[in-house]
Amino acid sequence: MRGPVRRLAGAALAAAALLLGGCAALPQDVLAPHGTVARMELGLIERSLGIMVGVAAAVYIPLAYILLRYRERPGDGRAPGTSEGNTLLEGVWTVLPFVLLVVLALPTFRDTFRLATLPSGPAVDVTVVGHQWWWEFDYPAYGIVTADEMHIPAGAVIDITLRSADVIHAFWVPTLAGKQDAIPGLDLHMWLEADRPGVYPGQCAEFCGLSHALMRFDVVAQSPAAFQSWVSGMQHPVTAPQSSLAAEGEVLFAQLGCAGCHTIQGTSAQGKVGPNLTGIGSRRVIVAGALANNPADLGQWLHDPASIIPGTVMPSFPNLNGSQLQAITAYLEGLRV
Ligand code: HEC
Ligand SMILES: [Cu+2]
Repeated sequence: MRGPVRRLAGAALAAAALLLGGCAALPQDVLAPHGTVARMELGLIERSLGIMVGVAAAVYIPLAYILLRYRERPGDGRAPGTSEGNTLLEGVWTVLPFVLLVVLALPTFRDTFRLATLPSGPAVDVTVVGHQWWWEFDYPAYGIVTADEMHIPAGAVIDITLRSADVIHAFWVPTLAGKQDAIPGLDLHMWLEADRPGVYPGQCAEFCGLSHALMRFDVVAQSPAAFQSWVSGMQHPVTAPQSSLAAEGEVLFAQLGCAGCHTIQGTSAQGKVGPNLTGIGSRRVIVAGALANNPADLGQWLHDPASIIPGTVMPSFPNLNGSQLQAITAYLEGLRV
């Protein structure tokens, strides 16, 4: 193949790979909504996209036809005549855009007000607090606090109050609802609803410092019964060490000052700087979703947190030896709901 042809073929292949890549099942797909709010927002996207495609077709198809039909042919000696001013045409392209904008504006206003108003009926209150670089989830009505995983009952309205502990973050679960900023010193509100039980990944959507890209979380939607049992588990968590190794870990947790930053409900650990570790052994993920919840990953985190989350507030404990790490890990993994 010659140079330009090869380049063209290469570009076509790359474009095809990109397009086909888009066919994979994407967990954060705005076009595949799993709740009322996300569906309403997709409706607006589809409406404006539909109008834009219609306008583009109405302009480009006649344009292409005219370019072909009236192009210069061999032997056309004459210059074309000029024409100026056509009241009918000008009227049409002044009025039509206005009508289209109204068609777009009315449902946008309607949905903006709907989204700003909490639906009537019972709702579950969750206060979501953005921290550099993890999310805290408080359930004031239940007196429980957790991180990384926001548990909600499927099919229920979740009334979210958004706060920030430091800089501006944005709370975004693409399959459930659009973004909303979390701003220091200000309470902002949003609501969402998940149709079915499932795990819906989310992330911070406002640049908030070094590890912004790692500030992820999951919304874990459960059947109402499973959610209730999670709530009562969190209210009465397992805190007693389940082995002598774990008992050593409990002592180390106090000695090393972990309790100064972390709370474990039902123990003397009441620190508020880092995530609440109550029931952490029962979580799917830890460290804002950057690690799976298993002893190896947890050990790696305790050994050198900054290697996982650059810039993290959590200090490293370089002097811990292997068996001490194992003891703390055993203690934390035993904290269950
Ligand atoms: C100076 C405060 C501070 C101290 C002391 C501290 N941590 Fe942390 N810890 C944090 C912060 C902040 C995070 C959140 C890190 C992030 O995601 O960016 C964290 C995260 C964690 C996590 C992951 C929590 C989650 O929700 O996934 C674990 C587990 C943990 N710390 C255990 C410990 C242990 C064990 C000790 C003592 C050896 C300790 N921490 C000492 C501040 C601290
Ligand atoms: Cu952030």
